[in-house]
Amino acid sequence: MGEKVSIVIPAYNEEIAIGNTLDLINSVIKNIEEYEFELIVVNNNSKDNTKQVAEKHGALVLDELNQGYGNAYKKGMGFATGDILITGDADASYPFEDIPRFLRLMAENDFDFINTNRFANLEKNSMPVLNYFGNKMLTLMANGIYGVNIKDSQSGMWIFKKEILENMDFGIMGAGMPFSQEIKIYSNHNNNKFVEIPIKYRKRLGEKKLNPLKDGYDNFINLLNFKKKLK
Ligand SMILES: Nc1nc2c(ncn2[C@@H]2O[C@H](COP(=O)(O)OP(=O)(O)OP(=O)(O)O)[C@@H](O)[C@H]2O)c(=O)[nH]1
Ligand SMILES: [Mg+2]
Repeated sequence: MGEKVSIVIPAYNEEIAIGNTLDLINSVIKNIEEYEFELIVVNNNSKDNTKQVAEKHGALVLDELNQGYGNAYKKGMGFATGDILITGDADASYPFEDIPRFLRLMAENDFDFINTNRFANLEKNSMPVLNYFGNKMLTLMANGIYGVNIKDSQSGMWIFKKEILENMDFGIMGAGMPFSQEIKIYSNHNNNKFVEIPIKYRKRLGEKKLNPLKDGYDNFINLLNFKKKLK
């Protein structure tokens, strides 16, 4: 058995989708012998049966009581014991079937951080028009403000070495959705070996949680403020 991989998934009221998401992951990792896996779901005050469904599907479920996508990730990443972390939503939208490809890329190239680009292959209706333009705008602004070259700053699927977290200060990172752009900006800022690869993005199962206007605005303000906090 070689390196250990932690798969970390934030979940808020995802009882409809979490079982499907974990089924896909389990069906893929059971055929990978070279790595040891740890499957972590961070339950964020779900009012439905997200926790029970996740446990039934073999995940270790952590509870994060502070609401928010960023808070959920901080908890999960702090707990994860893998050498490599893989993330994604609990809504069956991200292609966890690509885990073997991700691990091969990490092993062959010694990347520190792989971001995934959903725009490369969007399934029909997977990203509403407003979200599409918001995601494009936020990505362009991140590139302009931080001098980076990212294609999808809002993608929620990342593959990275756990050790890069040592040089990130969770204290300056957001409690909510902006965590997604921050971790990519931070990784570039720290001169990590950063790449982006195309993925297929599916229409989510279950109810939408994202509020494109509010979350878009929060992300925009965060882009302006995060720069002052970065050392
Ligand atoms: N919105 C939201 N999501 C959370 C929270 N905590 C954890 N999550 C999870 O974070 C992931 C991302 O949220 P999503 O609602 O899928 O956001 P999105 O992918 O940008 O948008 P859609 O999938 O199109 O609705 C999901 O797995 C959520 O269940 C929270 O407090 N708010
Ligand atoms: Mg989602």
